[in-house]
Amino acid sequence: MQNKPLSKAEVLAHLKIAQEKDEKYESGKIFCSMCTKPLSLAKKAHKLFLESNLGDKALFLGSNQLEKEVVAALAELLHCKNAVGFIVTGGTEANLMAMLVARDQANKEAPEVILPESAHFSFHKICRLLKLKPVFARLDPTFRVDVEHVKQLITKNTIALVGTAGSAELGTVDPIDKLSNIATNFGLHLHVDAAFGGLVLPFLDYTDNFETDFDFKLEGVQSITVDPHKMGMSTIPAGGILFRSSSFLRYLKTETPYLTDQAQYTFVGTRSAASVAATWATFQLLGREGFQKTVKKCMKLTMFLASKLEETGFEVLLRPSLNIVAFRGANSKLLTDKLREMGWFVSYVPRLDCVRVVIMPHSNRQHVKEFLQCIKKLHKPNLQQKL
Ligand code: 0PR
Repeated sequence: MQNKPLSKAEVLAHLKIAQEKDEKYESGKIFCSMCTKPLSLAKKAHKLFLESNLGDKALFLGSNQLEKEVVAALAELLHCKNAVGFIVTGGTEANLMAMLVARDQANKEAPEVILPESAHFSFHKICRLLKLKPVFARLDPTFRVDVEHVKQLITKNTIALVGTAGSAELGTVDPIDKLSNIATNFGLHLHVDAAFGGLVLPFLDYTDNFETDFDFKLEGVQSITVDPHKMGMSTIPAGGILFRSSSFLRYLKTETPYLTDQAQYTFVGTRSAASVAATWATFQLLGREGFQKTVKKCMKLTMFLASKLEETGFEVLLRPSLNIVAFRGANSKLLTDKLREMGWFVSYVPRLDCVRVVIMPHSNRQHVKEFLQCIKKLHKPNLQQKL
């Protein structure tokens, strides 16, 4: 910290310089992110609650009420009105809470969790932290977890199964219905990581590529991660964790004797209510109809991009289930780098040697067309050789 105070104008000038270095969603060049530009009302709501702390609920009754209402809205959407939960910092914390509950409920000496090979990397962190042994189940040719392999991997130490509804790499939805049957038969906790898909799948047109139920409709599903700061279009940080029943809460409870509130259930103590208010505002402003409209737009663009890439000669790995396109060129890594040089942000997925494009609400048809023009140039036969 410098000795002398700066003027307000100087501070703001410095901040502006930093902010100018940040990429902007509205440029239309960001195709690598699962976050998006929040609605302006969400930003307003966020600012209104900057000082509110969900870590001391007794002081912030209004914020507490908003969190309850957001959780109730998610619970209804995911078909379990009595589900309980919290708005947390993101999918990582949500998945962590689910794994903690599953581990402590099962109470086994050498706990193992069965994950699809495609599980998000947050589970790697979580397994390290909770001392869980990750056991990976292979994928079938459609990149969904192979349920027969899952069954084979169950041992006396297994504490949970995880399925993904909207994988980060491909947007695939595991056969959650089959996992639910296995979990029920073996008495295991099934956690669904719908961090991304949880606010897409409920709004998909049934004529779209809808594969399976993924939520509490399935009796084996005990917990779901669903993140408002991804396709919920809210501000960061807004992850969501829901549990089928309040009986799970005892595994999360920490007593807070000197606070006005007697217990906390989240890892994070002091918690901002700002993104909760932003989520509440977004849900109210859009309603189901608004979400359906946004999801429809994203899916239409996704399909458009996938078909044009195929026409251009790229290999599209699978028909998109959600708003993610994964494709291969002759050298996908180099293609990703070249695109970056030209100002486009896409992801290279080493595990599958492919390029990943996420079509979020900040992308429009014009952006996709410009992206296609650029990528077509890179795919011309002479350049293709270099790639
Ligand atoms: N589960 C799934 C299925 C996810 O896709 C993600 C994040 C998580 C859990 C973890 O969520 P948090 O990052 O909220 O803790 N998926 C994105 C990804 O890996 C995260 C992201 C978002 C990365 C925006 C970059 C970015 O610009 O791609």
